Amino acid sequence: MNITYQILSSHLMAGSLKRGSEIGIRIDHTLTQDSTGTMAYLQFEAMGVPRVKTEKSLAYIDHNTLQSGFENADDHTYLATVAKKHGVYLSKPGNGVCHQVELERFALPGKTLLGSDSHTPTAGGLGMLAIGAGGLDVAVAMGGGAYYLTCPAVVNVRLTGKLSRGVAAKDVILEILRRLTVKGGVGKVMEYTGTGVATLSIPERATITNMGAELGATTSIFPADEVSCDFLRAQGREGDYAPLAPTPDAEYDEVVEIDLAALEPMVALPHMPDNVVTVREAGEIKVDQVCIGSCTNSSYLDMMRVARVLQGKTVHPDVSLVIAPGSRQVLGMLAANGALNDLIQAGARITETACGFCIGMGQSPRTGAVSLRTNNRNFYGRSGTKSASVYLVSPEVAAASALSGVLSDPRTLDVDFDIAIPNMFLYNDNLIIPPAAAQDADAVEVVRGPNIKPFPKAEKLDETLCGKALLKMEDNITTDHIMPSDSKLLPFRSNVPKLSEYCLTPVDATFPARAKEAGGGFLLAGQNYGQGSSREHAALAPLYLKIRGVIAKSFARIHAANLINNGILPLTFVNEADYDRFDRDDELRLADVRARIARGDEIIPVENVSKGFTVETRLPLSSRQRRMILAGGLINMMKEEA
Ligand code: MIC
Ligand code: SF4
Repeated sequence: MNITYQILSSHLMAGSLKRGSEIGIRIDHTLTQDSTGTMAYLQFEAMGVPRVKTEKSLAYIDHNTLQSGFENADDHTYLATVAKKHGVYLSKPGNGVCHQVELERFALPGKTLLGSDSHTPTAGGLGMLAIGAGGLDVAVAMGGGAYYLTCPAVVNVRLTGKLSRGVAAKDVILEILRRLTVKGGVGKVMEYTGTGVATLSIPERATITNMGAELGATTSIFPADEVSCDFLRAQGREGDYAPLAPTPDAEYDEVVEIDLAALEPMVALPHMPDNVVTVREAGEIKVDQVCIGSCTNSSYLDMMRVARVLQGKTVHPDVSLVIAPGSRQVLGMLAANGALNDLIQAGARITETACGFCIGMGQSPRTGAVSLRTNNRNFYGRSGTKSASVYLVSPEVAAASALSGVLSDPRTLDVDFDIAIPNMFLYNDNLIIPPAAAQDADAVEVVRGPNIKPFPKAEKLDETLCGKALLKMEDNITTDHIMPSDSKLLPFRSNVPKLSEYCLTPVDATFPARAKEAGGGFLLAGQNYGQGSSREHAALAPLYLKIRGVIAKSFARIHAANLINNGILPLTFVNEADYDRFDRDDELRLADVRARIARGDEIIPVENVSKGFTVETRLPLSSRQRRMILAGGLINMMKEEA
């Protein structure tokens, strides 16, 4: 068996391990972060389970840390108190980015993790089967319920050779994105094996599994070996080690071969992470801003390599260099060994250990800027500056370019990039706040600020659905299009009515007003609709605007699940060419849709009333999903079935 199926089979609660069928697995750990967490805990509270039933659940505060009004701070207090009451550990703001801290302090080889953030697979660098999901799915897992997913195909990424000097783990995943594209991993787990694995440190493996999210993959995973054991020992967690490897006769559905030695520095051009070329091919692009950090590239190793490049030098006069170390552990170690001063003296603007620039929480670049960043997504508008062009690179490329002022190849620098993993990391868990003991939980008061509004609930599915196609969209629409996030909007993550005023506005600024006026309707989309974030708000805001269904060529995994969880139909065209026969404002009708779904029909006819024809769409639901859609979403179904 491959590693993926070893872990799936030891955690199987429902279904059988048949590719493409629905399975339910037991979840050992959960994580939430603040921008999706408020909604997840509101939903957890609505479920009425007093204490979490997982082995460990963590609530991180790392996204909405810019407190320019009361909203974010209020949400932090809600999260701290709700976590305390229900048995969840809290990672306070300032402790670091959830995925970095999880990797350092909590990830366990061979166990499962469900997180309300799409980059949860970062923990796959340590051999954990770590999956990103919507907040509601995480709430159910916290309550001890199974997590349901499509039993994945497994792609074996065989690594051989060793990275050459100045070439980074980031270049490995950028190369895979170049080959497979942002939808190449849908329905698949990327499992890494081969002689090249042993040459990669845990932070490097985690960079690769982190950005596997951009392939649309269910998750990515590495074996657990000597390197994992050494890392855990250096984190004071030797006892957490468990070896994990595929059996010699392990089977895979596909194979991708990567010779690490053949790679060179890469860059993803605006505005998609798979728009990848070599730094050489891209040429000397003038840069205005360089941002180093995020859950992809903010480890001790990354920061030390950057410090080596910057030591004794000064940032180019036209460049603003921003550095956000990934965790307090990383920042503390840089402070202790003097590397922090190298960064400061070179002119870096050191920001809090948080998501920060990666999610547009500050450091939005100037109009028309070229911004070079080490994070994982360069979706349109995500930096907070619509006219900016964001390029994704390794920390080595970023640091070299910060000095020269143009996109630069770090291999030309006379720098030793060899950084050893320390024998002992300076860990300190004093910002991890344990929950109240079960017997004291009743006394804990959950504090809710005025920004916390009830979340919208779907209604039972009607017999027949009618409405206009309110928007026709192209391929690869991201969750940043559907529910944009920046420092101005993120404070409203617990206020869906307010957020809905911005729903899909990057595609069409008139959409929210038109949807309201029409009393709801449908959306038309191309391939891979809803790629990117796990944010359930990309389903909740359309739900609030009474969107009843999305008809697309294909969907991203987490978003499709979020739509179903909230009672919105994700329909795919049986014949993709039919997409061309629809226009915005066409009147649509799904006759007898309730009866069809109830009897298990997979084909749902969609009538274009305006143009006088009917096409077939597909809605492949498991029996559980069918009950959910009929009931009007997961919470309604749970109530009905209780
Ligand atoms: C992201 O990187 O897009 C986020 C912000 O971390 C999201 C979660 C969110 O939208 O709050 C994600 O990746 O799931
Ligand atoms: Fe935070 Fe960016 Fe990572 Fe999302 S991708 S968790 S915003 S650092």
